[in-house]
Amino acid sequence: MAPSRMKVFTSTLCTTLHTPAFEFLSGSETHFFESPDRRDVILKYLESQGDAFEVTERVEDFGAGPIERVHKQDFLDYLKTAYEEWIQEGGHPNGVLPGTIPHYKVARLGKLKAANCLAKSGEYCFDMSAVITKDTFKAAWNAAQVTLTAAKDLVRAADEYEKSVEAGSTTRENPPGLYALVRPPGHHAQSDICGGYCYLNNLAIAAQWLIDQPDLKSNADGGPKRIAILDIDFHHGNGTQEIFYSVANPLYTSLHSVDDYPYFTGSALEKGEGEGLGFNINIPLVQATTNDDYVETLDKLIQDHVIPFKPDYILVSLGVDTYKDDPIAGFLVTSEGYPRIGNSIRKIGVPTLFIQEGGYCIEKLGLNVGGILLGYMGKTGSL
Ligand code: Q9C
Ligand code: ZN
Repeated sequence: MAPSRMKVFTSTLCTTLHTPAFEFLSGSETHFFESPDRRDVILKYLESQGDAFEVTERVEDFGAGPIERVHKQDFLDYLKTAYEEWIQEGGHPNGVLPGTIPHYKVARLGKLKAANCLAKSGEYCFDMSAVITKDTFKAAWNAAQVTLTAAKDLVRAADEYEKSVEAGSTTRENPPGLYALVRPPGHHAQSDICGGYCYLNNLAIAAQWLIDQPDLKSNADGGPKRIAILDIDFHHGNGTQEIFYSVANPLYTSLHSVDDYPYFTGSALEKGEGEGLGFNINIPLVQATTNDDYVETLDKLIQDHVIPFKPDYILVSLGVDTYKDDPIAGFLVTSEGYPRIGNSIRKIGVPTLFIQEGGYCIEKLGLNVGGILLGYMGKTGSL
């Protein structure tokens, strides 16, 4: 039998350390949509679902190594010291927010050496939604460590699953699932630039760590573990795409909205480069995409690209900003759609780690995230 409870990895630091006061939406100042309450309402919903979930706040310290495999040292140094330097230079205590971003039409003419924090804030951030507050770096670091802790447990769960399949006590239809309930999210963070509420790319750090483990061999070819990324957040994961653009493992796949944030990436023509050519799959969907269209496209993506890749593990960038009432997005997926999405992922039959990204309709956030996870377990939720 596959374990009937899904393990949830989280930490109260995901709620307490990163609480920006505001953001800008279409030119107007508004509350910060990526709010600390998001983690609490998701947790509350999961804990209300009988014994479907097993929550742990155990966080292992993997140190800087796995983070430095994905992010550049100068960027990490910047994130770590930015707030302090900003304050020293007379910046507002609300946090570091870029005023001047080196637009390429300007940068091609000028010098690109950032002399102070005000300049660096533009060099290392691509928009105005990733303010750096006093403890933002600690929060992002903690989220990465929680995700790594979950990734390590994925290895254990997958091994157990393999053994019980061999022993005939379960079938390949019940792969184990785990969930990293973290914030700040990660999929917009590139190797050396933050943005879109994201600072460190939690999923990319976990994926690289799994690939790097010398003792872990792929069931498919005996090489490093093969990882397929399924990015189902409403927005394109420009960060994850950039980090893995020129490698053949992991495979990056994304369903996201066309002509929406982050606007300048996510086209189907971005297919990867060098050894990575063919291992970056973008499927932009029209605004107002519905349950049926979403699930049909997801199933086709899985059949055409994910299964042929022969992954050992699936890592999901779990965003539910695809929800019909999300305040910053535009799809029409309903709460009935999420268990169907989870079920489609279950049918791949491969051990899966879900990692929290976006989703901003706070009233339905728990129900929608829970819907995907319960759907993956072949269960349905209750209110
Ligand atoms: N008109 C994630 O979901 N602002 N990031 C967009 C929309 C930033 C989204 C404005 C949205 C970032 C992880
Ligand atoms: Zn999003």
